[in-house]
Amino acid sequence: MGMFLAKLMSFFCNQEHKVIIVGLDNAGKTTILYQFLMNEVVHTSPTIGSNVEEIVVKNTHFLMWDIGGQDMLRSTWSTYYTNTEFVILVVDSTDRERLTITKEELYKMLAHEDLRKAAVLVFANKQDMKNSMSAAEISKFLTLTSIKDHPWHIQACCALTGEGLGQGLEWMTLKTAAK
Ligand code: G3D
Ligand code: MG
Repeated sequence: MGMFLAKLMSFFCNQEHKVIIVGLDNAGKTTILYQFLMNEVVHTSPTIGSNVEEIVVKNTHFLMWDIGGQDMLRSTWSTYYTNTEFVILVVDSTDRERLTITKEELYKMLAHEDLRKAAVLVFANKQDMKNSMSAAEISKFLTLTSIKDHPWHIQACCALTGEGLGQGLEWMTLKTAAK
């Protein structure tokens, strides 16, 4: 689906909950989106610009924007924020060095006016790798408990097998019901 069409659709169908999938490059964003779509692992290529897909979970429609995470693209994230209800932040749990950058990006997003009402789901991805940090470690590093002005949730997952992704989506559907 083209970007223009997707925008048009989200404009006219207020049933759709807009979701943006963010995170540094190589975190696993595209793999997660395709897992949502077809429950199978597909070959992914670095996202250039954005992909948009509709995901339906228990009659709840999510319009998910997979936004590129490379250095140069990060400054464009804010152009996607309008009407966003959920931010899915994907973390490569093995990438200790860049967790500081992820933290900076997270708090920049939370401070953004257009994301005032957004709920945040953090996926601690790549749990299959033996050197990965646990969700608890990542939560502590990102000081998630200090976030009082946005609903948030952290979920350990493995995008390759799909493990944990369902629980993340479940939390999101519960949040839309609570709204
Ligand atoms: P991005 O869209 O955030 O940039 P991708 O990330 O979805 O393109 O994934 C980047 C690489 O990480 C891919 O490997 C992908 O297969 C791998 N990956 C994603 N999720 C997991 C996971 O849970 N576990 C492991 N072990 N690998 C994962 P390639 O080799 O294709 O670059
Ligand atoms: Mg990608």
